[in-house]
Amino acid sequence: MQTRHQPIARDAMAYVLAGGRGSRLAELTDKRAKPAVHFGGKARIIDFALSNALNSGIRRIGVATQYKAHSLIRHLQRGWNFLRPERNESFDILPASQRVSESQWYEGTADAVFQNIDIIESYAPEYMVLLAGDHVYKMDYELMLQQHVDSGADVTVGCLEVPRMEAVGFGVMHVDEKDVITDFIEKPKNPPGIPGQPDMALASMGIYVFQTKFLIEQLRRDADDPKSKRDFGGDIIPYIVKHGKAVAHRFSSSCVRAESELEPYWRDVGTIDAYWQASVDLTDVVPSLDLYDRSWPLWTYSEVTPPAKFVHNEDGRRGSATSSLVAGGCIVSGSSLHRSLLFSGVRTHSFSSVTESVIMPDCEIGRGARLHKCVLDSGIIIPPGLIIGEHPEEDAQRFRRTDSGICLVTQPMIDRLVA
Ligand code: ADQ
Ligand code: ADP
Repeated sequence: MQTRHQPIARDAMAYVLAGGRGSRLAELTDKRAKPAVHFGGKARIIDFALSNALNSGIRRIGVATQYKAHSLIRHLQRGWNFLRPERNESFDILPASQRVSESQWYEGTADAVFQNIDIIESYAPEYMVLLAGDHVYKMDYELMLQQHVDSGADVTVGCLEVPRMEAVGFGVMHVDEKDVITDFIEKPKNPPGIPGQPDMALASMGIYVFQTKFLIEQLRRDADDPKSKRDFGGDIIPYIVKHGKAVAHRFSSSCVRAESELEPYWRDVGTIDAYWQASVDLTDVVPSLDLYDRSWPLWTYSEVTPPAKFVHNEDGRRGSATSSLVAGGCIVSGSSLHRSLLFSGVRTHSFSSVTESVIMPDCEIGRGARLHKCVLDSGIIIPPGLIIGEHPEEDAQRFRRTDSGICLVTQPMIDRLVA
């Protein structure tokens, strides 16, 4: 009898770590965790990891939340609760909630899994795919699972090549000719280069595949180690590199569909500059991240809204947008948009202009206001005539202006101006 081939992903559970703050995003993560930050005119950052899981064939998903989780949890409840237990599917939101330890919070990333071992065991997945909820990328985890099974690794670690000096914020590894990890250093001050490519380093993406049984053994062992900080990158992975078999999975080899002409896409979007750049890049005629790819759809919660509307004002001035992404529920009235992203429910009034900017949901841009290279937090009301992005010194006093000239604007900053 022929055995039926089933994707390994169907035996796997994805576990998304979504508790970190992402403090380099400054005020954008004052009221929400980084995975909940809006991205791409419609979605939130966590939707990329979750959509990858779904598109890879995974049907069991857990999300560990911690820091400022309200906005994130609401988004997940609204958008991601369609996985049904009756179909052997599951979707669990797992807030840090004193399940095991006395302390109120998860200590490190490993603790955020350890405290939910009972829930994981109740689903009995053969494999665990541990993911970070704060990166924007497309990746087929089935290919990573296949490599994990074929190589007989204890853990498989997703990795990519980054410029050596950028690797200070990553776990950095050395591998042998079979991509077995021989050394792993978490966030080294002076990252080691790749042999033969001294300016590049092999960085961990913080994505791991384990056999569930082995993962649980490791988490229990780590929990008994008084010196451990309960962190995957700092404790669990270095231990396995030393005492077991850790194998690197190269991101480029699991970029979606080998026949695709697109370059592999992965971004951390962890700083205002990186967030702005990755967002505005989406307005390119042919962006390197294709949100319109029907074979690898980006799932998200989206409010039911009327279509975006572009109207003339009373003087006949056109509401227009070029090279821009405009979500439903927006009304662009007598104003012009260029290389910008408007999330749902934004209103722009007559004689205003918005260029190279990201406008989060429910903002209002007053008459005659001009915004250039801005990131507006959700729900902001920009008063009529306000100009941002043309006077660097003034901007730096009023808003959070980065060295490269991007202004992050929040409502308290506007309130201070009009007070
Ligand atoms: P970091 O980037 O420092 O390093 P970390 O702070 O460990 O990432 O967070 C990883 C993920 O877990 C993030 O998605 C974060 O939101 C989440 N998270 C953090 N603390 C959590 C907690 N207590 N509970 C729930 N979720 C939590 C890691 C690895 C490096 C690797 C980089 C890649 O340690 O080796 O190079 O990710 O970005
Ligand atoms: P953000 O989108 O800025 O991360 P939220 O998801 O918390 O923040 O809120 C999204 C929008 O939903 C807000 O702009 C606000 O208009 C609305 N909102 C905020 N709080 C609530 C709530 N408790 N119930 C319903 N809608 C809310």
